[in-house]
Amino acid sequence: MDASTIEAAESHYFTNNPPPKDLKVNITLAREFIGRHAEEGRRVVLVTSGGTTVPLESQTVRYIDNFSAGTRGATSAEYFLQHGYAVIFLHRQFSLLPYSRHYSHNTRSFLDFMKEEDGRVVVEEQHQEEMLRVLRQYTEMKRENKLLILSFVTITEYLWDLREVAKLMRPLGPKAMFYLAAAVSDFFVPQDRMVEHKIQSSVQFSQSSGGPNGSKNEKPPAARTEGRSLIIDLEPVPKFLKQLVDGWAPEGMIVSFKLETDPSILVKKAQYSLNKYAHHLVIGNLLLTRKWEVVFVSNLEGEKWIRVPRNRRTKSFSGVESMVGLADLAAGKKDESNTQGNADHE
Ligand code: PAZ
Repeated sequence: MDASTIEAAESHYFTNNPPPKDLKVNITLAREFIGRHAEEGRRVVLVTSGGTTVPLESQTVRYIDNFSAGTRGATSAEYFLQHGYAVIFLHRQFSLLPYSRHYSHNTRSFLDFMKEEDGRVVVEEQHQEEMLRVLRQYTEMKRENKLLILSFVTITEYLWDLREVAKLMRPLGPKAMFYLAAAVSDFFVPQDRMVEHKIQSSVQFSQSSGGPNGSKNEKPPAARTEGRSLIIDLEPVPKFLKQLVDGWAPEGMIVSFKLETDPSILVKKAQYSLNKYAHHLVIGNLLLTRKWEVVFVSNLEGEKWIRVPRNRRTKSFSGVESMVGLADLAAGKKDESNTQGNADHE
């Protein structure tokens, strides 16, 4: 696709799929955050995390979702903060958050970490050390105001937020990083093919057989009942990585993720993505092993696997240590010793 076709696809998408209600607020928050950290000469990373939904109805009762819990994104955000970055954490609402992830979405309730002592709530002895460590990091991050949390639910909300925040980060030049760990839908229901109301299972109550607005000339709704079956006819989400690399943030370091289930195609697809979009790094991972191994595919270092012992997977491997080194290299820093992946730190 040439540049003008890609621009036309962008314009078509954003004209036809309206922005989320909180976009203006998000832009205001992000502008202030980026401006402040730019003044202080800090690097800023946008971490995307969690899965996007694909609503089937405008008044959404049903939607398509994916598996992502946001573990990679939330964990990585903590590591970026430890390495001095300011982090914009664009995450799926209610998915894991940095720091609190240690005590949420768990098989245990956070109350299981507490006990009553002399009429006061205190942390159980065996959790003191770990919780103190997390609390200290959290307190320092808050004191320095280095974490901005934004959220999305749908694919369209995600893309609007990504585009607007990326444009705001453009003046940061090579001090901007994009770490795209969110699991983003490849297919969606465009607004003009979405029915307003809940899809009915009974033909008796189904909406007209024409388009979402009732006209016979329109395409039928992308999700509809036909007879007793639910038909879902999704359209591809335009690939905006090219736009991010070439247009929205041309000087930023861009790291994308590639998830596969078939080990035999993972590296090939990561390489394909790197060649196609010409960004800095693709981190490949497999659904079943993603918590303890990833493969870095970059022009600087070729293919490099990073692994942590499986029994430490509850902390979730992020790979940020290695990547920060690579970011230094990409930004032209001399100290190449940083590029050695130190899996022990993860
Ligand atoms: O959120 P999580 O920790 O459960 O999973 C992380 C991940 C597998 C979503 C991420 O590492 C990733 O590969 N994201 C990109 C997925 C893709 O669209 O290919």
